[in-house]
Amino acid sequence: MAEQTFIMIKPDGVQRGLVGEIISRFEKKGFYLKGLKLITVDRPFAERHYADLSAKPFFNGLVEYIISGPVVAMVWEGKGVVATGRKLIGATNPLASEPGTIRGDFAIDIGRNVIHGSDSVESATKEIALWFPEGPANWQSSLHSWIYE
Ligand code: RTP
Repeated sequence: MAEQTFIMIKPDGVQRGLVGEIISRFEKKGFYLKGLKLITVDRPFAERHYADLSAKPFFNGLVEYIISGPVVAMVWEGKGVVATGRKLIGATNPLASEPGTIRGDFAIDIGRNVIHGSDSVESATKEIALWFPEGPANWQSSLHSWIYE
């Protein structure tokens, strides 16, 4: 199966009307959308998603932020999508993100950085299983041979 990543538009991205813009960037790059839902998660779920960060001083604030409103949870597929998805997103601290990246173009504070993307293929597998227990959608793009040689 082709590589997949988990991408989440955080509550600030949804509230600020950035959903279409963000989806458009992944679509235009050539990645395929394989899962999509608008969902408000509860505290235990957010704590599970960010379990690796539970010892960090910003953990409670991060969980409060993620449960503060609906998020858009997505699965995107394509060659190198985990690393390239992180490039489209930009550096964690938006003041250090390059212009042209999502955070570089749309965010200022690290605690309001609009979007999450899996940081490795291993994390992507775990996060997709957590957010999409029903599994991603299975469809093939008719444009495939125009995107891949
Ligand atoms: P993400 O998981 O959201 O894609 O972000 P990331 O890998 O670029 O960054 P990570 O270190 O995993 O941190 C997860 C999220 O926690 C918030 N954060 N706040 N106040 C702080 O110092 C701080 N550091 C991180 C950010 O929202 C970050 O995206």
